Amino acid sequence: MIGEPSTWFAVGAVGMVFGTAVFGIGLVRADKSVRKYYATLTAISGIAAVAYVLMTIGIGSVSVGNRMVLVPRYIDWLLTTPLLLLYLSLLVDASRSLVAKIVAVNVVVILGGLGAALLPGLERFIPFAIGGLAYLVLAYLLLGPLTERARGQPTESLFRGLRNLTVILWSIYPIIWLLSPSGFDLLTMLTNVLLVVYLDLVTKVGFGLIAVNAGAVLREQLKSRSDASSPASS
Ligand code: RET
Repeated sequence: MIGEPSTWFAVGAVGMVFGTAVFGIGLVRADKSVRKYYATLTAISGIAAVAYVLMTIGIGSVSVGNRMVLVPRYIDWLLTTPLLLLYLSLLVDASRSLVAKIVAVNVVVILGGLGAALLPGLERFIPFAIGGLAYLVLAYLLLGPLTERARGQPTESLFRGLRNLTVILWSIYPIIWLLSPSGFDLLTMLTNVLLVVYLDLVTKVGFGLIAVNAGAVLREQLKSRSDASSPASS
C-alpha cells in the first residue's frame, strides 16, 4: 500500500480536495473586493484535485521506452502554475504586459518539461534545457520587475513571503525531474511521486492558506488605518 504510487496520488487528491473546499467556502463568503483571490486559489486546488484523482485511478499515463510519463501532472502544472503567478501579480497589481511575459515564459518551462518527458532518447535534454532557461527568466521577472512593482504597497510583505516560497520550492522541481526516471533515473517512481505530491501540496494549498491568513490580517490593518484617518467612516 504505502509502497505504491497510487496511495500517494490518493493523498494528493485528498489534500487538493481539502484545499478546494477551504478556498471554495472562502469564495462564497468573501466580499466582492477579494473574491478574485479566492476564485484563483479555488481553481488552483480544484484543477490539481482532478489531476490527482486521474493519476490515482491510473488515467493519463503514457509509456515512453521503459518509463511512465504522467500526462495529468503536466496538464495540471500547465494550468495551475500560471494561476499561481497570476495570484502573485494580482497582489501587487502588476501591468498586463508584465503578467503576459511571466505567463508566457512559464508556459515554456512546463511545455519544455512535458516535451522532455515524452522524448525517448538523449535529445530530451534539449527541451529540458529550454525549460530550464525559461525558468531562469521567470525567476528574474519575479525577483526583479514584479518585486519592484510591490515596493511600498500594503501587500509588499505578503508578496515577498509568497514570492520566496514560490521561487525556492519551484526551483526544486527541475532537480527532482533530473533525478527521476525521466532524467538520470536515480530516484524510483515512488520517491518521485512522494516528493512531487509534497511539493504540490505546499506550493498550492500551503501557499493559499498563508495567503488567506495574511490577507485577513492585512484587511484588518487597512480597515483600522482607514477608520483612524477618517473618523466619519466609522
Ligand atoms: C520542469 C522541467 C523543465 C525545466 C523546469 C521544470 C520546472 C517545473 C516547475 C514546476 C512547478 C510546479 C508547481 C506545481 C504546483 O502544484 C518542467 C520540471 C524548470 C517549476 C508549482
